Amino acid sequence: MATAHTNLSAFDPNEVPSGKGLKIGVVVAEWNKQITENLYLGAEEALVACGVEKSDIVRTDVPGSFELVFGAKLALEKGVDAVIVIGSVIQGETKHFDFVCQGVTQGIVELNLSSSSPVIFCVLTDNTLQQAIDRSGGQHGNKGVEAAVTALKMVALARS
Ligand code: DLZ
Repeated sequence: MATAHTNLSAFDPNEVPSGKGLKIGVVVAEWNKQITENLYLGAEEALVACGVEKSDIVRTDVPGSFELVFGAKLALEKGVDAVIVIGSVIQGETKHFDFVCQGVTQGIVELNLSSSSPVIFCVLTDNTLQQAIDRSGGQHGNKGVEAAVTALKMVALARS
């Protein structure tokens, strides 16, 4: 893709809609934990930099990326302003990768169509562990940061 050699994670908090007073749900998959934890830390840091109180970041852990949809549904039912789902699916020897990616993607699409609060997709779908490392605080930035910025932009859009 066009982003292959680009770090898209740099942002200026002054140019992002304020997160002051917002409650943000973050659902984190435990599979490939070293990756998803770094994505979470990136998202948390960016949300706080944009004015979200740490105590208003409501984290839920789920076993794998396939469970992110159900976790997001529960977070929406609790009445958050936006949800970020964080996962890392890495290609293995079987077709499991395809089914997990398809299931979580379609599930998040459906939640977005039925909810008035946005659900932001922060699921890495990589061929190798190195690609995931590069995108979770490595040479291509941290997609958790980008998801946090996206969440605040989508909340502002929903309120405009
Ligand atoms: C089973 C499985 C496999 C093989 N790989 C991953 C992965 O790379 N990333 C991930 O988040 N989850 C994986 N899972 C677990 C599934 O997402 C799910 O938790 C199980 O199929 C149980 O529903």
